[in-house]
Amino acid sequence: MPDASGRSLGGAGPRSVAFIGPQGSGKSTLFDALLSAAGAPARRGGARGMGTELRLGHVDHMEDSWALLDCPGSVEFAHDAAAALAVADLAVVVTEAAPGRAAVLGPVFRMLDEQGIPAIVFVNKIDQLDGRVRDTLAALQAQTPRKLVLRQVPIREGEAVTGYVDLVSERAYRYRRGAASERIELPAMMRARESEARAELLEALADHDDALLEKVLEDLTPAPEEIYRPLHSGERSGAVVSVLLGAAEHNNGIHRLWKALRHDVPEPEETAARRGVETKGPPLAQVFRTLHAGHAGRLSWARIWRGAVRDGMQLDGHRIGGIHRFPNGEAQKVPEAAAGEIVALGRLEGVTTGATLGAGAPLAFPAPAAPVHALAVVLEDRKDEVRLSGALQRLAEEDPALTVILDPESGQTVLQGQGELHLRAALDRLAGSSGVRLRTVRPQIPYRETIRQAVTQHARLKRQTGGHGQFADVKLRIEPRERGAGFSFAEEVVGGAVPKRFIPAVGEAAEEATRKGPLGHQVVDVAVTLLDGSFHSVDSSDMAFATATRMAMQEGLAKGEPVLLEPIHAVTVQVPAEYTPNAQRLLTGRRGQILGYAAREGWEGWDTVEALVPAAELQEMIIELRSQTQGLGTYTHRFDHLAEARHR
Ligand SMILES: Nc1nc2c(ncn2[C@@H]2O[C@H](COP(=O)(O)OP(=O)(O)OP(=O)(O)O)[C@@H](O)[C@H]2O)c(=O)[nH]1
Ligand SMILES: [Mg+2]
Repeated sequence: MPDASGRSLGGAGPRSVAFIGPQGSGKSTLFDALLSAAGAPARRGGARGMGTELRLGHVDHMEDSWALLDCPGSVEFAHDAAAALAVADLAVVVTEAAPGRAAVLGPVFRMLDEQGIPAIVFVNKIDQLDGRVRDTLAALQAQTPRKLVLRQVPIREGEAVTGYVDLVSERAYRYRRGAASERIELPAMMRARESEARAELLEALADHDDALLEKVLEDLTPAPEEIYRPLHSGERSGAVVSVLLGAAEHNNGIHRLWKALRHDVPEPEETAARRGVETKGPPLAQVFRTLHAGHAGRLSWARIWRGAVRDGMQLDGHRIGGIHRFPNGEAQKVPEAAAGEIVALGRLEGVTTGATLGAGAPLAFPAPAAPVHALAVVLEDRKDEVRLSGALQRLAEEDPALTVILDPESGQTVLQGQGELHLRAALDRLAGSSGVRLRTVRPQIPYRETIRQAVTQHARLKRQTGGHGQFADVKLRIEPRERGAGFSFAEEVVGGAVPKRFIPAVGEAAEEATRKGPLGHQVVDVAVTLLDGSFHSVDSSDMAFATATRMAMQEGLAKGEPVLLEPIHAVTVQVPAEYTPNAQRLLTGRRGQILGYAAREGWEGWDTVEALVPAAELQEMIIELRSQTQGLGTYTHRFDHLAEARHR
């Protein structure tokens, strides 16, 4: 019986698969190939650029309903991939066949482990493989504690991979461009390789299944079900990862992958249980992406973990204003969505990305990494100010990895995020949706200044305006204090030379005068002492003493050998150990002082390098760090202290 969304209600619920993996490995190509193999209308073809946002595609394939999530591969959009994983039943890790790039899979596998997601590896671009698949497998295996099991071996004619042998069914297939593979006789020369690879597969699985272990030990041939059972349970528990081969670009391996998905992807209820969702109860949904889509307004992509939702109903106090599916890249309105579905819910104002809607404790959602790059935005037209602040607020709502701050000191609006591309993509979206024209500049560094030399400064205010005059006379000592000690004020006036009632005004004015010193920055770490002065019984006032104090401060600070102080940050860089020397060189080149390095806790083969680096040198450092570490290096930082700037 078909339900309201036209899906037939068979055994399986609507399932969800996320495609993750390094940039350019072919995720989007594979996503499109899978959709079109399942009969979805062809997508806009042609050149595919670097992915900068999640794509969602719905398709029905052999009685089952699927939501596929194509994640961008760039590390700058890792938070989008993590968000997709939070709602996926299984991840397909798409990787290139060349073993040299395996290191970039480390953080990808880690993301799976952090959220406990079952996975399949799809070794793509098999048409470009010039080494051996087992070398690729070994390189990948070094990146994950999960046992990788090869389910296919390639058949070669000369250098080219022309087909594969399925190691469970022991059937051989020849690839055909743009069409399903054809079954062929197992080539005689493949026999030895095939039985070796199959033995490895069985041995790996026998570790998890006593019945299979017995068969293997007794040299009996297990039935396919006896192989699939431990394979599927191992995949679901995260102990085992199947490795499939193909070439998305040529539609090779697509049907085999679909078949694996049909059999291997857990049911939504199973995933819900893994996520800690109670099976019984009112509807429960989790938002994993928010975007503002023109006339459709705000859309919250959500997975329905429990119950069914209808358009117009209240969910956790929010009225659902439209439910959309994406059967061919275009939004299609549907009246309701069943448990397990991923849909875009309309107009859930105030609901943030990651939010759980419905009764019960909020479900876990991955937190984005700390920002590593910042840009300040400048309006081309000041009239756009109000529009800009609204647009920035929407942007920050859409993307939890992005922070917008108004720096009270510089007055700059600063965008912080995961890298240049991430921020540019966000600003492009902003320009597109709001029409506000912007340019970007480097955020200002909060420099400070102080003095090196103690000075004693005298100032006298004497003014006659009409009948009533102004008079105040002060003598101040201004001295440098220890770094970090701040501002202090004291008085050593004897014999009432400055009456007590005027002294607070002197203190306040002295402090106020430190807001902008002779170098144009806030003056810190100075001690001001009122030593002496004189007053007039009629013409002296708080205001007169404040003015005289400001005069003394201005002159005195300029004479005290003013010096610029720059913020120094404590920086922790994380890199694969082979790149540790590069990271150290990079930090030193940026006036950094290396404090030491050590093995990164819990990250086999990675190091942590600690250093003190001037804030000015951190600007754009992530670009260089990534370019020197295959994109793998990351860092965190926090303000540590101010230091005299020698190099400016
Ligand atoms: N030779 C070969 N090239 C492929 C194959 N699959 C994809 N490509 C090419 O690899 C490039 C990247 O493909 P995409 O599908 O955009 O890669 P992606 O993983 O989505 O990239 P991001 O979204 O930026 O992470 C494109 O030029 C594709 O044409 C394949 O099987 N063989
Ligand atoms: Mg892509």
